[in-house]
Amino acid sequence: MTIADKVDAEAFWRDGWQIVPGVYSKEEIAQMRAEIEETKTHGGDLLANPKINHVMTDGRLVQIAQKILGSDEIVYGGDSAFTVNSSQHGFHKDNVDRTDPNGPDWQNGRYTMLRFGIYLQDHHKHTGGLNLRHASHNTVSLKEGKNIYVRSKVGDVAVWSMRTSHSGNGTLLRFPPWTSPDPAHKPKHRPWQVAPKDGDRMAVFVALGLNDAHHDRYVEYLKTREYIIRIWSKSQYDPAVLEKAKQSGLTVRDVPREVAGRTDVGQNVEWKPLPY
Ligand SMILES: O=C(O)CCC(=O)C(=O)O
Repeated sequence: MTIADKVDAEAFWRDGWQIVPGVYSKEEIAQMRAEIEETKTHGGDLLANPKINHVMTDGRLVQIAQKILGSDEIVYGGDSAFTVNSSQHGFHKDNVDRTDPNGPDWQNGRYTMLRFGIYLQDHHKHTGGLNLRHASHNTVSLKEGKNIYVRSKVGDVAVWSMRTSHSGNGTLLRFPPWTSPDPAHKPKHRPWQVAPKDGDRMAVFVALGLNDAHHDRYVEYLKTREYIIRIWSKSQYDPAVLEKAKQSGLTVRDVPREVAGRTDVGQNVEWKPLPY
């Protein structure tokens, strides 16, 4: 079975998210954990990081994106990172016009920006995984959509629309494990009620999309964010890596180069609406 065979594009557009099972082997995930340990201080995006750029060039996320987006031309615009024991918690959306239903993100057909999450430990029986609101990609509300604790297994890839409401560091209860506590209720659970952690929480996040107006607007928004300008200041793409990316079907937009030397970017520490 190919990776594309494991993707149900129709279900993705209905639900706003999907788990693609068994994209990586257990050995590959163990290796990624070790690589991240070794490169914690790199500071650049994944493509610029020699230890971990294989995630961007091995073609697997690209194949998933191609199937969901129905196009061979998949574009990367500089948004990728890994996190180790992050504290992110609370429902939010990642798209530009996250609070404005009249914004361009909610017009012009399907919203084509995808977020990939590779969780490098088990969350099927372990706490600390991702929460998503089912089918919340068609509303600006952060309250609509059934809350789901994503019980990902080692090697699975989670993919969601960047309009889908999601929250990190979720709670899996020991019993009943099929319930999904609301992230807002986290403080209410006693330690003995909560499933164990599966070691340090490590995750890899990548944004991919099409060569379209949604992606252009997302990149323009990113250019306003201080944190990513800092990441891009440490991101230089090796021509051999760019060639590998191309061979895997990935079109790279060299956004770090677009912003190099500019002083009018990175003005916002927090999210702020982008005019249109
Ligand atoms: O850490 C997580 O599971 C979620 C991260 C997140 O919210 C994001 O990438 O926007």
